[in-house]
Amino acid sequence: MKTETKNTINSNIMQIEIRKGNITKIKVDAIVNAANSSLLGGGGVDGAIHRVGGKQILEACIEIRNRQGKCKTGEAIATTAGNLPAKFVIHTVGPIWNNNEEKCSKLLADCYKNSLKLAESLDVKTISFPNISTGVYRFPKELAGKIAMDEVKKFHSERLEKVIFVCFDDENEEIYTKLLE
Ligand code: AR6
Repeated sequence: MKTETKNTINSNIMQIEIRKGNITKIKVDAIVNAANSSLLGGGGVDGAIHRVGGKQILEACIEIRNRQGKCKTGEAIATTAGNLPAKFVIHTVGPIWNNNEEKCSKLLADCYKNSLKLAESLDVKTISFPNISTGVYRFPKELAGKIAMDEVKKFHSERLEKVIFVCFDDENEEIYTKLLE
């Protein structure tokens, strides 16, 4: 799938960009993965990242799991990016939507915040996010987009230069484009 730049704005020193396409094809320092708490891979964007990145990513996830247990919802861990065009994959676990809007929203905000903090500690300059939880975890897309954009805009960074929201479906692309306007 061709990946194209849709729109950009500058937030602090950070540029925010929206792209439509496959996150595994975009070159950045860190790619964020919408993982599950097992860290052992799955479908959707998680499946694509492990498939393209190769077994090094799974091996690194298993090592982290053996050391510190499962990854809790809202938390983030970093591994090698294997064969992906990146230095790191940051795996975060989004909430499964269950109509508890307040709790789910906080956990989704934590995913973005903790991923950005971890990226900052790894000296990452460019980072890409998928639309976490909006696939099989069924988080309402509009609300998820608003939370994602708010967290990125309020994150004060000394190092991050660019955040790319990679939208896979038309609906998310429309939502993010509107949010950026
Ligand atoms: N590039 C960018 N975005 C993608 C790609 C891709 N290659 N593939 C899918 N998306 P989902 P979740 C979008 O279901 O809802 C996994 O099995 C997709 O259109 O991947 O957080 C994990 O192991 C959607 O907008 O993640 C967990 O068990 C967004 O990525 C569970 O799914 C997220 O969809 C996590 O569910």
